[in-house]
This record gives sequence, structure tokens and C-alpha cells, in this order.
Amino acid sequence: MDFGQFTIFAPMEKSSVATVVKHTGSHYLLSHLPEWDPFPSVIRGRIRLRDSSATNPIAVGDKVRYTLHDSGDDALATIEEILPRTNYLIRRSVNLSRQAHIIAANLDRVFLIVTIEFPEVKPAFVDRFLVTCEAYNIKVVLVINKVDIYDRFALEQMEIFKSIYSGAGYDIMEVSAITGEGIEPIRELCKGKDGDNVSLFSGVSGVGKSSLIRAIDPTLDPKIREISQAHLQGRHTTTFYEMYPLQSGGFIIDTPGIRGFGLVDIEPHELSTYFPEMLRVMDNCKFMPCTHTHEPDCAVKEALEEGSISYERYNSYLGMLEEETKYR
Ligand SMILES: Nc1nc2c(ncn2[C@@H]2O[C@H](COP(=O)(O)OP(=O)(O)O)[C@@H](O)[C@H]2O)c(=O)[nH]1
Ligand SMILES: [Mg+2]
Ligand SMILES: [Zn+2]
Repeated sequence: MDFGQFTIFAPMEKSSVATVVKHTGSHYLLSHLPEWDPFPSVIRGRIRLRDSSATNPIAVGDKVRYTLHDSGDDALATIEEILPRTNYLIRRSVNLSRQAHIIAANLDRVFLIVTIEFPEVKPAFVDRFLVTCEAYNIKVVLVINKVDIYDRFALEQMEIFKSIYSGAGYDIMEVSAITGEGIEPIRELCKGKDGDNVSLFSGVSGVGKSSLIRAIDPTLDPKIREISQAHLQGRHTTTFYEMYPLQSGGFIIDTPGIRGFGLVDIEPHELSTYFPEMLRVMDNCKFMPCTHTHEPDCAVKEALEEGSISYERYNSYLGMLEEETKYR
């Protein structure tokens, strides 16, 4: 790698810790969260990776140790080490490459934004996302957006969605980025607290992630970035994520352009443990391990018949089980 004018051999001056707030391709912007003072840095040498299956060694939200080298007027930070992550969100792209990509690290929570219509979000996407959050230790809140436009049929669908996912154990909010209905509880969760308080907004394109971020803090305008990103994607460049500081003190990350959500490093035999409603009952399965498919005296299938586990979620489980078995 050529750092151009930054190639210098001055002695190490200072080693500190900062958070990655943006990756621009050539540089990583760091900030001393909860302070907002972004400054550029580069990686030097090879950084040892915990997760070698990912295409990106460093993600937004990573805490890194850097050193500052003095090069006259400019000081350039060099990332020396990634500090251990409390969690990270990782997905496999659904295209042929099936590459794994870390979306962000050290998240206090993820809001998974869904819509019943315009667009209709598929359960397969929601459930893969939720399984990943369980497997990678991320607190997730489901947010149903666009409640302002649903007709009676859509509202009935919404009630079904709510009963499936609250039954599985998830927190659900109903909001409208347009009318502002239901926004306040999200704003409250996102605002500055002890530590950095980083929230990620995710979901398929068009569900209203950027609109919600703007509704939470009108000083932010994540849309500008989307335009340049569409441009970048046309050139087959990686999608970059970016952190924004809220006026209220917290930090949020918008995620543009997620189409599919493939699981990463989740073994078929552990899959059911990432369905909270299955985890609750699976100790009572007669066989250990139990795939909850053909085995007799299976507590998951009993719960399914009683109605405490939904057929929709169980079908998602079967779909993932088949896919994860196939790709091994
Ligand atoms: N009716 C209605 N439209 C919304 C709402 N939130 C977002 N939209 C619209 O949905 C479209 C996509 O919104 P955007 O924020 O760009 O979605 P993103 O791709 O998830 O970031 C835009 O036309 C928004 O105006 C909402 O709560 N109600
Ligand atoms: Mg957007
Ligand atoms: Zn079972």
C-alpha cells in the first residue's frame, strides 16, 4: 500500500483508542466517542483477524488502538490493533460470491425496520436477520414503519406479524416516519447515555430507514449519501456504512442497500438455539441433539401443535436448516 505523502518513519508519539465512524475506501475516519472529532487514519501492515471469513477487516463501530505519527503539518493516525468486539452484525451476500461482510461492530441495539406493504418485507429476510442477532449477541427491536398508509387488510396482516414476533419474544414498535407517530420511544432509546450508545438502523431498501433517522434528528440527512452510494455500487465498489452523531448525544448507523441476508458460520445443529421460542422448550426434546424435524417426542413440535410456536417461524427454521445443510 502506498500512503503517498504520509510515508514517514517518525518515532511513535502517542497510542490511544478511538472508534471507527466511517470507511471511505482508502481511509478510516476515527472519533474519540462519545466526543465527535473525526480524523483520518490508515491501517498499516497486517491486522490479525478474528473473523477471517469477512471481506472487511475493520467495520464501523470497531474500537481501535492507533498511534499518531508527526509528519510536519499533518498528523496521520495509523491503526495498530482492533480491540475485542462486544458483538458484530455480519451477513453473507446473496450473490454468487457469497462473501461475508461485517456491517458494524459494538452495537448497543439494532432496529430492524420492516413494512407490511410498500415494500412487503419477506419473513425469510426477517428471520435470518433475527437469527444472526441472536447468534452474534445483538439486542434487536422490530420496528413496523409506514403505519399511516395501511388499509384494513394490511392492518390485519400487521396484527398477525405482531403476534408471531412478540410470541417469539421480540420487542415491536409501530411507527410512521411521515406523521411522527411512535417515534419518541425510538428517540429515547437512541439518545446519549453512559458509554457511546450506538444504534444501527437496518432493513431492506425502501422501508424508511433514512426517513426514520431524519424524523429522529432533523439535523441529519442520510439521503445525500445514498446518491453517491448508488453511484459507487454501479462501479462494483463495496457499500460503506457510516455513523452519525445525534444532537441528543447518541450515535446511529444507517445501512443502505441490503437485499438479502445470508447466515455466516451458523452450524445446522445450533440453529434452533437462535430461535428464542424454540430455545425455551428444546430441553424437553427426547433426543439430544434434536433437529425438531423427524424425531419422536420433540418439544418444539409439541409447542407448534399447541400454538406457542408459530408455523411461520418454524417454516423459516426449516428453510434455513435446509440451506445451511446444503452449503456445507
Ligand atoms: N407513507 C409513508 N412513507 C414513508 C414512511 N417512511 C418512509 N416513507 C417513504 O418510503 C420511501 C423510502 O424511504 P427511505 O427513507 O429512503 O427508505 P430506506 O431505503 O429504508 O432508507 C420514501 O419515498 C419515503 O418518503 C412512512 O412512515 N410513511
Ligand atoms: Mg436509506
Ligand atoms: Zn426437538
